[in-house]
Amino acid sequence: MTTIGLPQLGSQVAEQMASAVSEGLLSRPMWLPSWLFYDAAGSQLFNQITELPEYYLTRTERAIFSEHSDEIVALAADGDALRIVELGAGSADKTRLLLTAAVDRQDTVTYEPVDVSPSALQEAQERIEREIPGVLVSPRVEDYTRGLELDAPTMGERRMVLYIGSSIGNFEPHEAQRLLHSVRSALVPSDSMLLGVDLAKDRASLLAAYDDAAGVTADFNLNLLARLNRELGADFDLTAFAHRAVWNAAQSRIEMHLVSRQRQRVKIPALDLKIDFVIGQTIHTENSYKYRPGQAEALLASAGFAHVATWTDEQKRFAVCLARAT
Ligand code: AVJ
Repeated sequence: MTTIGLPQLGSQVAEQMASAVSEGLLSRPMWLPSWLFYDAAGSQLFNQITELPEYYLTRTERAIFSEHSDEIVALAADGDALRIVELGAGSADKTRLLLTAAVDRQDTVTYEPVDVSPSALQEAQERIEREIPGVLVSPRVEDYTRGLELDAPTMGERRMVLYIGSSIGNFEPHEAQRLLHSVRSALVPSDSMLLGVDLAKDRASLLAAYDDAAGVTADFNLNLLARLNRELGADFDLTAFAHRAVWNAAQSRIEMHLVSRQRQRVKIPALDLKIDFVIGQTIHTENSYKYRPGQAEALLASAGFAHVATWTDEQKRFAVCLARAT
């Protein structure tokens, strides 16, 4: 595991957090970036979200992998040995299905998770090496949103880059394109990319997935304020804000907001800020874009990837696209 540069990454995160929070809370309407959700508590809440009955995304994508992993791996490898790179270490629970399929095919596979969190990477490495013999985990501590660097492929080896779980949904269309472009730049022709996107569907299912009955998504959203309290000494009263999910059909995205329940003033000493809220004033905390059929393929094509295949579930809730670098 690489340790060089970690302290630097840590303070970079703190700096990015400070500047994003001041910028966002001084803007009108206010906003906070969704990457701030994922501190230890937020990551745990997100894992709980993935198990909620309303949150169909994770289980639908997992079902697609259960059914099609062998075919995905065979198409991506195309007769060569496959190396699997994943953007975001995640809980690697769905990735396991692809890794197992790769090991069945070629006995050993190198798995390279790329993440900013050394602890997430270490956890993924330990779990996967213990549970799937034949997988060699080679983690990379890197912020892939600022460009991706990969080692040159060896002879007879191809890379498949995974960007699954609808992670791309957090990006504006132009940012998503830029991200795929930077992935393409790190690859050579015949390498491939596997992209998992959530599909646009009826408003009720979407709203339920982002405003569940048990209130876990509300806690996830509010944890962002708790994090500002913990890390910046802010004095947000979590009971004075409500969670709100909105389906923005024109932009094809679910939005999450925090809504002030009262007039209030919040202090953030570390940023030397005092923010006043009126009743109903909102902080926009997340966009989760939902793709139309064919849209992911078009985005991949515009970034230099030729479509190979798309898999979806019976209800067309989620899509997984494989595309090859050209
Ligand atoms: C991790 C970005 C895929 O957009 O569905 C879950 C995050 N936000 N519930 C998503 C999230 C609220 C999730 N992604």
